[in-house]
Amino acid sequence: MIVLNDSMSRYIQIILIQFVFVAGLFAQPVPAPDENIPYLVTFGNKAETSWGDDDFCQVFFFLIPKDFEDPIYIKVYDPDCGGAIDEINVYFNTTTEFSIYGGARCWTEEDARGTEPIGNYKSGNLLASKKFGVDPEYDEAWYTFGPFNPKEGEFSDDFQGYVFKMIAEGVDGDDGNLYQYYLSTDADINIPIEGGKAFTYEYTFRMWNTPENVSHIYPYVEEGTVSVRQWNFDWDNDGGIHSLSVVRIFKGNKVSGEDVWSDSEFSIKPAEIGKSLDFRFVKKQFPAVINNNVVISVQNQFGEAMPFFNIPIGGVPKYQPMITIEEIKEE
Ligand SMILES: [Ca+2]
Ligand SMILES: [Ca+2]
Ligand SMILES: [Ca+2]
Ligand SMILES: [Ca+2]
Repeated sequence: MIVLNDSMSRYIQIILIQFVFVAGLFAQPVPAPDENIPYLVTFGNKAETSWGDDDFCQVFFFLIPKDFEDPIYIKVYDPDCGGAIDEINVYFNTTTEFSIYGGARCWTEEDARGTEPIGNYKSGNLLASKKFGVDPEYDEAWYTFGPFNPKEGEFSDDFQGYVFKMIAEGVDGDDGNLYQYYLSTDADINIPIEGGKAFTYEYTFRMWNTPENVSHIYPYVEEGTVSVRQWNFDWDNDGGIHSLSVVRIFKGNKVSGEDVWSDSEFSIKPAEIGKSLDFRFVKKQFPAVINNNVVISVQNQFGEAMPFFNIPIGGVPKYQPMITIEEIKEE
């Protein structure tokens, strides 16, 4: 039996507290634990959009706090399209290109912050790029981009940090490439960066097959936001999309069927400004919708896409006990 003296047990306590703190606040997988989304998905550009990807392109941004000066790595889990995890269409013939951009305008360029891969969305300096097809070496395994100097990103005064852009594009084929990202300080082990974040303006992802799993995204409501409009594509009528804030649960967002967009709008209350909303994707119980890929974006009253952060700004919104539940009437 090991007997700990006071200072030893205090030391172990501190280590445990630090571990919990690091694991809780700096978790940087994409999708993040709070989102409960199994995988990102990007289809080859010869696929039908009815498989659930509207544009065969996914853009994510990674934010590094300005005081962080060590090299960073952006890692992709299962970048190949074949073997396990991925969605086959007759046979695997899909090529996905992952490209990382930094430097001036990689994020501030307007086209880079839209929801369509058009215009100058590949703005900035191309830092690294790699194409993956069927590749057993990277099936259920990580590929590591980097090291990058954080200062190779674009500096943002608003975020007080450097922004990198990752574009995943299905450049050939018709299958669904499922994958995840991780922003790490180490090439081999996944070690989060204190204060690091990821965000996107249009999220294309795979839902769980199991109805009891609820997925979330957390758009941030900036000062000046009057209303938000939620867009969803190829939802396959898979249950409901509920919006939760500190003051309400808003049920009845319009949901889409096969291969179409649906959208609906609601006004923002003062208490919701400067916080994140929680959009909950609640699957229908029966029959379970399997392999459901969906696209989600949220716009403000000016039609500007709002960013979703993988770690919601201000934390996951917790509603108050006196919450009101609102239903939208069908138009
Ligand atoms: Ca195929
Ligand atoms: Ca795979
Ligand atoms: Ca994959
Ligand atoms: Ca779908």
